[in-house]
Amino acid sequence: MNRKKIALISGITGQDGAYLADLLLSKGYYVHGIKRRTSLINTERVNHIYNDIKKNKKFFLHYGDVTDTANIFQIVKKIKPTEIYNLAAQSHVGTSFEIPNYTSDVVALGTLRILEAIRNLNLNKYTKFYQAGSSEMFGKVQSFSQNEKTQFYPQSPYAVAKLYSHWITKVYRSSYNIHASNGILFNHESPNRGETFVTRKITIALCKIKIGKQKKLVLGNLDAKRDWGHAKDYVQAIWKILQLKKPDDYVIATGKQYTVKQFAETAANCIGIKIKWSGKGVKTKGYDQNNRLIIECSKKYFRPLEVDSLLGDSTKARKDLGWKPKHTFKDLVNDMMKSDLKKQHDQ
Ligand code: NAP
Ligand code: F7E
Repeated sequence: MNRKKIALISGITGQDGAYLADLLLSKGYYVHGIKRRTSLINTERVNHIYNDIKKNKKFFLHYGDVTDTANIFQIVKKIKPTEIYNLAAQSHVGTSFEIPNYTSDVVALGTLRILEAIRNLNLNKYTKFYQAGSSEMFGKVQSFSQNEKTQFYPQSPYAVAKLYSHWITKVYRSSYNIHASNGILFNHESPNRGETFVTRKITIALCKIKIGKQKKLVLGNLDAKRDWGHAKDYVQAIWKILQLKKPDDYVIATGKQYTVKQFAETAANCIGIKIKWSGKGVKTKGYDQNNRLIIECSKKYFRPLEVDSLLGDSTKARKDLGWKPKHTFKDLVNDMMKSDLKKQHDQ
């Protein structure tokens, strides 16, 4: 007999949570999500599911917070999910320097609370667990490029907390025989990306500049290099990881790297702006073809410690999961720019 597929997603209101909910519903899952109580409505990314009469019959949101042990136990006990995707996080690296204690509670101990719920409710053999790990754990990279065997060297409170979660997931897998896996995902973006991450900050600002709503964009380190993929491709990998017979850890990445500067140039090109650069470091300035200053830098957006360069090697995932990204870097930037230009025109 086929077992009912019941997923629980922490962080369902975030970028990945919303795409993953779409994917799981399309595969026939019942999807439960944990949402935080907020003074403004925070379900914008999943509202399209509510509005779909067919989908919303299998879609349920529960108030909760991964810092609240009793609440997490109650939700897991009530739903008895066959799969848990732990995506909840204070996921902004820069902000983690300002609120390290809170970041650690959510990002590190939040994972432990869910694993403890699985163990104490005797769901070890029943519930599979996915942990949303990050390339930030490689930090000051110890080899070029980074795969599952690369030594970790975290550079922020966020990355240290993710490393705790990575290891506690492995420990619970080995100690209690839980089907618990770690994804080690490199940066992935989309039109639904949070507005303070650099890619979305750039696409929104350039669209506003194009239609005269903003004069210039202020950024931090333009020389940082990232391996940027599309979130739609990455949630496919997340799901595939939990469908494997054996739990394991996987790097998910495109294997291509660009600087923040290159991201800005590509985004600007999409709307007919050619950026000319002058200066270096915090003195870098970007001008459009009419010599108008449209980008400058401020120390405010530099971090106490930077991760200069990340480049993923996802050979293992490509082999075991049969996964590869469908979107190129240009597809990603185009998708974000098209969406933000429309949003700015509509507002
Ligand atoms: P995101 O957009 O920032 O979403 C984070 C989600 O976690 C939101 O739904 C947020 O709720 C929720 N959340 C925050 N604190 C919580 C708490 N205390 N209790 C319950 N929920 C809480 O992040 P994302 O880009 O979708 O990333 C998903 C996961 O993958 C995160 O764990 C992130 O650290 C990790 N990751 C992301 C990337 C990437 O490039 N996107 C790469 C590697 C790993 P609100 O909507 O209420 O804020
Ligand atoms: O920064 C530089 C910044 O904040 C990318 C999260 O999803 O991916 C994300 O973390 C780079 C950094 O992402 C600005 O210094 C320059 O070098 O977009 P970001 P992130 O720090 O790489 C990883 C994999 C995660 O796990 C995280 O959850 O861009 N940068 N100027 C800037 N960054 C921001 N945010 N704002 C700027 O103005």
